[in-house]
Amino acid sequence: MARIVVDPITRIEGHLRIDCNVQNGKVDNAWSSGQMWRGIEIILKNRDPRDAWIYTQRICGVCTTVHAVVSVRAVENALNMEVPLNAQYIRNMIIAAHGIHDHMVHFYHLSALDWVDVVSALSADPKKAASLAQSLSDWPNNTWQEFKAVQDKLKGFVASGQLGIFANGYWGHPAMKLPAEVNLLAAAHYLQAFEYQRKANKITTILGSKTPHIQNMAVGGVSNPINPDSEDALNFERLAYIKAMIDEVGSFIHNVYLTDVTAVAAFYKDWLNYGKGVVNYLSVPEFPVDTKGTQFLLPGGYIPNGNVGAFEPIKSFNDALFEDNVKESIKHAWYDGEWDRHPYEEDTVPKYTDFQDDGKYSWVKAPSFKGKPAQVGPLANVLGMYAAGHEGTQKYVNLALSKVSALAGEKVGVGALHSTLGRHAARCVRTALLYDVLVQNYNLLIENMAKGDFATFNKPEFPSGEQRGFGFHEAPRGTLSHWVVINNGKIKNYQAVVPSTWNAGPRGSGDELGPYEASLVGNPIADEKKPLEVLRTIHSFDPCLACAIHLHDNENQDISKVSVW
Ligand code: NFE
Ligand code: MG
Repeated sequence: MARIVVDPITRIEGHLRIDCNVQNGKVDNAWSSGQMWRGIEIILKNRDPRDAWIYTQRICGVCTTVHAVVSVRAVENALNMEVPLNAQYIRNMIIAAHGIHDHMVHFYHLSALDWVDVVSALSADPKKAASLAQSLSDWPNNTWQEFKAVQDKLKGFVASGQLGIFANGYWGHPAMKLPAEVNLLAAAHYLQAFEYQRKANKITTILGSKTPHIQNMAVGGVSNPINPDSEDALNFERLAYIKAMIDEVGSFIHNVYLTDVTAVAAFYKDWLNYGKGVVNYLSVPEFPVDTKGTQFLLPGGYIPNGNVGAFEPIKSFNDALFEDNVKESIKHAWYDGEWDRHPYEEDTVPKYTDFQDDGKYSWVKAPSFKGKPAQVGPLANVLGMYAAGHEGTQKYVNLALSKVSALAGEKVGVGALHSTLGRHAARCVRTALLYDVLVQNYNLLIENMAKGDFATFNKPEFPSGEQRGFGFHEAPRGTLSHWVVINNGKIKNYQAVVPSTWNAGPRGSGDELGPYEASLVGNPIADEKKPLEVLRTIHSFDPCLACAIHLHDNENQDISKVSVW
């Protein structure tokens, strides 16, 4: 038996340590440990609830918008407020554009190098790579000249001894299986993706005034002034500029991202069998298109035990199914006590011990839904929408599966989604849906402005006494919720239950493995000194530990350590 410790996991946000016991070339037990603690929930006590979104947004600079959006939703819910339509549409466009940027960065820049061997791309034939690429998609940049230019760039890095962003990878690892030409194609798209994620992010910047960390949120709406007659406000000219970027980003999603994910899935079809883990899936509806949060463009809900037929929808911003069934356990987390509590009743009192395999070993709390751990994220979201019969989801899932099946030469069904590569495929399907939602909300905003409605804000009023509220949001890494208790206009308690908390959580009150942990069990490990397979599965969740533990570093942490004993 070998114990593999990867600490920290890189190409994620924050400090995550993963421990695995390996027996006969396979993982047979695992621990996920958040190695940082932040305390944003404590900082919020006694503050004005209208300011909470500014603080909570500093939880993370990756999912930068999400803690702003969900925070105002929680306070609006506590006050029973409605939000003007324009504000919903502007928020929706920001959420969709940010999600598209985030998913593209995840696939290309944070996880593709687990599958793509950049060094192998040096020996590819650019003409063969181009003819393969052109057989898969009609993306205009799939030319041999482009591939040759990328290869020359890579050769330049190697010749100068400066591999830069490609310096540390498991190049030549036995689990790397792509032909040299596919590696070259993917390396080219890796570089192109920088440009397109930037365009998506620019949409967020224009509407949110800044990113990371948008500035236009408000309890009751958004602070964007709409005025077709002013150059200093949101007007049709600015919106036309945004539309041009929406179109360019859409072309990259459909012609490049979707094609590349399906090609990787076909070449690595084994990885449609690994990485399943926890199959209780939780997602929430997103993109409200009414003032109250009762109608949504994309559905969400709970799937117990992988049974899509038992899907339970979550229908509104007041849904009791969601409000009543979320809890967090600290039995295995570095907080004082052993409780399992509803967020309104939680406290956050840090109490560090050492790493105890059977005791406390993480700063991440362990959330549960209906008493069980649940997986969240694009896979949970896509399976939920599929279960709800959402047409667009079925269209893109079927399209992706048919492309994988054609390339793999065998039928690949929906069941394959419960896997490491299934998470990438689902993220890509979700990106295509986010693009459609972005276009829809752009059109809704234009139509509403054309009717002469320029309202973006309803003023919040805080009654005396106590109010409780929750807000949820389907963030890039999955279901995010904020829970607030307000007393006489000040925050009495504030809890964030975050996507990476759900997935990176340690064992809960029933000692069941959390989603990262469970997904690693059964993964093959070809070389214990180079645990690439662990990275593949963990990266497929797109971890964000800044979010999951919402402080900063303990003293003297190693910058990089991979050890085996
Ligand atoms: Ni920091 Fe986040 C997202 C949130 S956490 S990236 O998406 O909320 O998982
Ligand atoms: Mg929390």
